[in-house]
Amino acid sequence: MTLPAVTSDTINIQNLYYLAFWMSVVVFVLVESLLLYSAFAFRRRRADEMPEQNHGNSRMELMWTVVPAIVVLFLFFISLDGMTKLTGAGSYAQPLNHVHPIDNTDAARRIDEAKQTDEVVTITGRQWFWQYRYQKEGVSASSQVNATSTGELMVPAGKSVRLDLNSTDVIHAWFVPQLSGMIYVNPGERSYIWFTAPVGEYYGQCNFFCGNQHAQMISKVKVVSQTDFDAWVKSKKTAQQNDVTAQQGDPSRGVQLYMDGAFKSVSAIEAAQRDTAVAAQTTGMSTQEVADVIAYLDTLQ
Ligand SMILES: [Cu+2]
Repeated sequence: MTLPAVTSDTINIQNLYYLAFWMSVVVFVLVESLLLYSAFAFRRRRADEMPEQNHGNSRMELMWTVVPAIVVLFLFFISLDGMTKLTGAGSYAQPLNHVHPIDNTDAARRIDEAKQTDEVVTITGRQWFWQYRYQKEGVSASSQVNATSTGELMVPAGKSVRLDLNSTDVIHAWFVPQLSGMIYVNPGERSYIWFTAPVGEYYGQCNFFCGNQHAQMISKVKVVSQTDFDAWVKSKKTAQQNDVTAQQGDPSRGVQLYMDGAFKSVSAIEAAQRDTAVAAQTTGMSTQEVADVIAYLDTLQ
């Protein structure tokens, strides 16, 4: 069995999956029993026996063409219907373009929901971690687990949460199976999904091979009560304010940190050169320390 679905999207997906699964079970049992029955009932009994020769049977041929066609068409239409029921997976520029309004009531409901998201998190896929920026609160976090980060995407329970996804380097894919379907995260394009989830921890993984540390791109989503979420935002804000003053780098301190191997990978250095806050999350260093290392690296150029 699969992990329990917790959002309206994943419940729809799961229902569709079970329907298709049990239909397949029926077809499988039917076909295999007919096969076994025929192999047994019509087996050759004597060495010189010649079985009855059939040269076509229009009625049966019509039946085994029409019945599977009906089954496949049924699956096609319920899948299409299932897709239109998903609350959101589209491109940011054309957010509702993906909606095929077979059922106009559903389409209208989704458009309303898209406008009323309580929480918007911009997620940036990077080689090799996810960066989270909370638009309303102005705080950020990342999927990196280190001294300053537990690597979770915190969201409030029972609230409509929209994730705006983009990539700075290669194609990644966001997939937390209990919360939504998979969505590609392409450089130069913003994709999005949204959901409302109950309290819990949900795990996912970048679902598109994005380089040699692809396996590190784990997405852990922690859904907490609004009170806990507010407390988390407050602690993040305090931590970020403490770091605000630390921007002027000192190369003499930086060289020491660099020699100590604080930046363990080339990607951390690259990240540092792009974004001090990101590099701090990547390495678990303070932004002051990152600024020091960058100041040292600048003396090399
Ligand atoms: Cu990735």
